[in-house]
Amino acid sequence: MLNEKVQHLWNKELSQCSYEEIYLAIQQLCKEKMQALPLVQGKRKLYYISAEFLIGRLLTCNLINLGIYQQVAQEMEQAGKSMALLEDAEPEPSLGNGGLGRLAACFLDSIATLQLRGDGVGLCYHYGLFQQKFHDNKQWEQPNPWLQPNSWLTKENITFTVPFGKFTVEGELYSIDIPGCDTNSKNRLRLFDLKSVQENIVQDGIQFDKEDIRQNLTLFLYPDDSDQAGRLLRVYQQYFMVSCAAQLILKELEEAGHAPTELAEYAVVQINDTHPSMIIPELIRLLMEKGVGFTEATDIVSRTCAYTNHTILAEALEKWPISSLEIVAPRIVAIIRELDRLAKEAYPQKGLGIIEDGLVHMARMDIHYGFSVNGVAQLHTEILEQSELKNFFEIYPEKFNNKTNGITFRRWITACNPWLDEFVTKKLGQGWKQDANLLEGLEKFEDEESLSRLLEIKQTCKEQLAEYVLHQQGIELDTNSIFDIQIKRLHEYKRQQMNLLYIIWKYQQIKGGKIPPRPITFLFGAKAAPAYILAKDIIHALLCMAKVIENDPQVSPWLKLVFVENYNVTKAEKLIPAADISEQISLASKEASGTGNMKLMLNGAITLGTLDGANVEIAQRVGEDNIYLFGKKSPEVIGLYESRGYCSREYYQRPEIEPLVDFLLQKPMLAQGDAECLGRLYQDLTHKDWFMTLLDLEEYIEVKEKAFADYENRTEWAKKMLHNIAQAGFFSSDRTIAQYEQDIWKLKSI
Ligand code: 26Q
Repeated sequence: MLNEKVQHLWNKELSQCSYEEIYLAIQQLCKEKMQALPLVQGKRKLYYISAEFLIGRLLTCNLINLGIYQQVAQEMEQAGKSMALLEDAEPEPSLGNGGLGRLAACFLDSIATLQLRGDGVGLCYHYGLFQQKFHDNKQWEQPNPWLQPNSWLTKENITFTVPFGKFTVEGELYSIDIPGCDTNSKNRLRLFDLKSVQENIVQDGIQFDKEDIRQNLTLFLYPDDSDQAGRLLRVYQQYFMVSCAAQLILKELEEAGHAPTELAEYAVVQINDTHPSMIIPELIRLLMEKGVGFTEATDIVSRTCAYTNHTILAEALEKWPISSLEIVAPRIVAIIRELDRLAKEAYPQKGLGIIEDGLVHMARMDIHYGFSVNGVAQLHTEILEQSELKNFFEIYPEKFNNKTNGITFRRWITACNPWLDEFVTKKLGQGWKQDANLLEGLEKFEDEESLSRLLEIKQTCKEQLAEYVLHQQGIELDTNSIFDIQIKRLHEYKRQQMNLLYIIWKYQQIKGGKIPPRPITFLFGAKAAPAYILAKDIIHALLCMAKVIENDPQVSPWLKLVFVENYNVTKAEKLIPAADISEQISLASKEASGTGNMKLMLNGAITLGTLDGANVEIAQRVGEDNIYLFGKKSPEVIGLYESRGYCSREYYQRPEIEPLVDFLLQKPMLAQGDAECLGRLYQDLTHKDWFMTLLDLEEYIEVKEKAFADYENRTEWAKKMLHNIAQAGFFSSDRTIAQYEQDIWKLKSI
């Protein structure tokens, strides 16, 4: 198959081709196969609208889903070519930033595999999220030109006009085919691009004229919103996205022969966080243009739209000044005002209106005018119901529901950890690939041979990662050391700084002569938002600490801190299989769910975490012997915020904590770093510490020490790994999507 393809394309033998040539040949092969697949059919269609789709490289997963991976791998082997080098020829699409975007990508895979009729809809950012470079122990941002002439995108012949206040622009539609796994059918990811976009207006890193909307609109994901022009650009992006999406939905409805008034019977719109919320007034506006009255249009749209909340942080719930909307999208302002008036008429209590103090509260619009509101883990949904959105839960209890997140096992075990996939399949047969709950069948394989094979697989993955890190960053990893991994966006609430304080503690212990039984490698991967100063300070402190350790011959044989540059899906696929310990240490109540925690568990890492997000459900499943829990629980934390009872200074003054925080400003650190950045972090920890790092620090150190000690009993540790893998089935996104279908979308049952 592949041999013929390259012969035809490049007129030479596979063995003579470069990896770029082979990659292009396989991409074409897949694209042809996918083009030939029929679309999933069904009466009702889902539109999953999202500002992010963090899809990762597509080659391996497409080959798997199309059922031709083995055949291609065999041909490659016969030609003496490596699959790993082939994969590296693909640039990673840069269409997302973190959990919410990666979740959307896992969902697309599961929706197609469960043969539900549903497309993703979003934007085609030319440079997407910035590329991260380290220099002077700091993060620098570069554009990420991932879009190449040959890509997975197919240009459609569909254009929509988007009317802004003072001018209009054209949106052009591109599609990426999403094949189901062994289904012989596909859905699509629909991405809109700005016709008049100009890549060449970007200079000097990621700087560009933020006011030149006609040329900049689809250049970057989340342009820096620390100033007014940046914020306005975000509103432009969002309205552009939803207007194109709404026009597409109504066009498809009409082409299927249905009336605009039948929208809710034939379409369902899932709003992924508040970024696409303006689709509600936009759909109402377009229905009214087609002659539907306001009241009926509002009723139809309310039966079509459902909202997913991904955050408890108040600052992340979007609120836009109505004055900004008047500039960007004046045609929906009157509609929003009327929706607000009706909401206030029905529910005059304070805090329920859509417009308050001149700000449009997007989440409130979603709740009043959508039929479903869901959180993304049990605890998260409970907190929404009981505190954050309590007033709304009281008036609309029937709208609230939980959908605990999940991950696609096709990418997060089959593609990224073939050794573990093979191990599981040998024990259980192929069935677990259809029904992930069957993984529980692994529980009984506690025999010596199975356990030692599990340890061997972990070792293989660690060696593979070591090779990669050496090649990428020139850093050597000791594969005999414990790999302790924290990979996620950089945010204070995720508390990478607490991990840093542990490392400082360990460093001081070793300096004091307390040598650990085995070396430890701490791996981090994280990008900080370009305008998030404290997050960048934390990166800086970690990079400085890495150097401090490296330069200290007394400590460096025992500790290593590696910050993987430009963390992305590709790097996650290498890091996750190699992890021994999964750091999930957010301040309880702040992490909506987390999904990295699930990927790491599935790959046999043991969680060290707080009872936050989906960690709670992980703990319920694996039991206390197979997870390391610490820290204050969410009711206590919520209580501390309410009573303003947390004072970081009191914790700082404890003799166990003071030397750790003080170390930030001592000679070894200052010799590596920037006193201003380190000083700012020190000041924050000692005077503010909004996410209560010091509150949980001592217990964190204690429990982490216990985990490292337990690691030395290799058989017992392997059992913990086995139980984690066996209990991971619940976190398959196939389960999550089946629940969305059953409770919200009802694509098949209507
Ligand atoms: C908002 C306003 C202005 C600028 C940016 C934003 C913004 C951008 C991105 C707000 C939020 C996001 C992304 C949020 C996100 O990724 N949330 C994560 O979603 C995951 C999937 O549900 C959860 O597992 C994580 O717990 C949650 O943090």
